[in-house]
Amino acid sequence: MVLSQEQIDSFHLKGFLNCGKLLEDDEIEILREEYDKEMAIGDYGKLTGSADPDSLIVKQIMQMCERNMVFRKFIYNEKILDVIQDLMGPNIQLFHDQALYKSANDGGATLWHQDNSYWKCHPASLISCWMTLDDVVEDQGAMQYVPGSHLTPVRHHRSGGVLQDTILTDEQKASIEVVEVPAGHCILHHCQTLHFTKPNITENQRRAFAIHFMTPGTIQDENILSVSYKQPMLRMKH
Ligand SMILES: O=C(O)CCC(=O)C(=O)O
Repeated sequence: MVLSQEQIDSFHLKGFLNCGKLLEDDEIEILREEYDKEMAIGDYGKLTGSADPDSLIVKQIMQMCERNMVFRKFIYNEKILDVIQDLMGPNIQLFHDQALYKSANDGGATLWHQDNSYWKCHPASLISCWMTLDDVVEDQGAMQYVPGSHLTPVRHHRSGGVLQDTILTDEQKASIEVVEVPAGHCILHHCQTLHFTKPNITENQRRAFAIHFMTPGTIQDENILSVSYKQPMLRMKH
C-alpha cells in the first residue's frame, strides 16, 4: 500500500485526494514536449460553457494514448496505478484519458459537474487522476471540489450539447475546496464528485491531463457501448 489509511479514509469521506507529486521532473519535461506537439496539430475539441461561439474554451484532446507513444506508456505509470490500486483494487482498466488545455489569459471555465452524469457508468466507482504539467493556482484553473458530493445523486448537466453549470446550494458553496498544485502533482476524484475550474486569467498556460480508471466489467447505460473489452487493461492480479 502506498496511501496511508488516513489518505484512503479522506478520499472516501471527501471524494477527492491530493496525492502530492507523483511525476518526476524529467518525466514532466517529456510530457510537456509531447503535449505541446499534439496541441500544435490543432485538431483539439472545444469545451465551452456557452452556446456563444466567441466564448472562452478549454482545448480538449481525447485519448492521447491512442495518438502518442509517450502518453501511451504513461497511462501505465506505476506510481499512479499504485495509488489507484489502493482505492480501487488490483484490477484496473482504462476508461479514457484526455488533455485539457487552458491557454494563458483565455482558457474557459469547466463548469460544475459530476463526471458520471455524462458517462453513465455502472458500477459508479470510476476514479480519475488529474494532473498538471504546470504549477496551477485558482485563477489559472486549479481544481475545485465540493467535499462529500460523491455521495449525492448524479444530476444531468448537458443541454443541446453544451455543458451546463450545476447550481450549488449555499452549504455546498461554503464547503468548496480549491486544490492549487505544483506541476507533477496528482489529484484523484470519484466519478460523482462535483468539480469545477475557473477560466485562466493568468499569464501562464495550464496544461492538464486526466486519466479515468474503471474496474473491469464496467458498462455504460443506455446501450451506449460496453466498454469492457476494448480498453486496455492497465493492471491485473494474477
Ligand atoms: O481540467 C479541467 O478544467 C476539468 C477537468 C475535469 O473535469 C475532469 O478531469 O474530470
